[in-house]
Amino acid sequence: MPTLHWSPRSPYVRKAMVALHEKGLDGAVQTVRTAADPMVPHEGLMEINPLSKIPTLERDDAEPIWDSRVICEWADMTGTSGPVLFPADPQARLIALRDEATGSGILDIALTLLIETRMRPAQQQSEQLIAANRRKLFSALDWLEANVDAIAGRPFDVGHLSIGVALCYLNFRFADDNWPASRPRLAAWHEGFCQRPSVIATGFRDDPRPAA
Ligand SMILES: N[C@@H](CCC(=O)N[C@@H](CS)C(=O)NCC(=O)O)C(=O)O
Repeated sequence: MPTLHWSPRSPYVRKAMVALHEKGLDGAVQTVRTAADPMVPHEGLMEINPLSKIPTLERDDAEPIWDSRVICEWADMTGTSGPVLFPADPQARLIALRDEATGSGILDIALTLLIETRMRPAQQQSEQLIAANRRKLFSALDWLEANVDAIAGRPFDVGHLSIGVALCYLNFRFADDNWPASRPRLAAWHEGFCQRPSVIATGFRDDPRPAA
């Protein structure tokens, strides 16, 4: 059975998990709790994925794969039920990939902020880096608010999955910013996203960290 290097804290892992659930593969992949710390390379994980990142998927009969988008695509090509996450039509595929990148980009910004503000000592933090990333985060959220009707108007794909998980992560780690307060249409769309069984089944939680 394929093995997913997993953590309930990781938004990129959650993207992969939501894809597995959407495609009916959640029972077909086992998870192993892996602590990937940006400050401490994981020697065991690097023997599989040289980047020391999760999600990483070990397969029985093929090479390992990593990166949430890649694992979402694996789920899409492996599962025989659920929505088509990566549309075949070239134009639809481009827009799905763009929105997948938008959600991933929001996560990259959020993780940068998390590392800078909560993992690094105060005297090493860069006010400029923090301000620039907060500006980009709010710019992306405002773009989503302006474009949510078009995004919501097409069938569910990997773009929705990525944006939806990114917004869940902001609720989990940056609740004080209260992004929904000034973005009502995006918030309404996200409420619907949160009701998907795949999203309900894969919630974030701060479990005890295992030894690396
Ligand atoms: N682009 C990657 C990002 C994965 C990523 O950064 N995962 C984090 C966990 S949330 C990680 O493994 N961090 C460890 C590190 O950066 O060394 C993806 O989409 O899977």
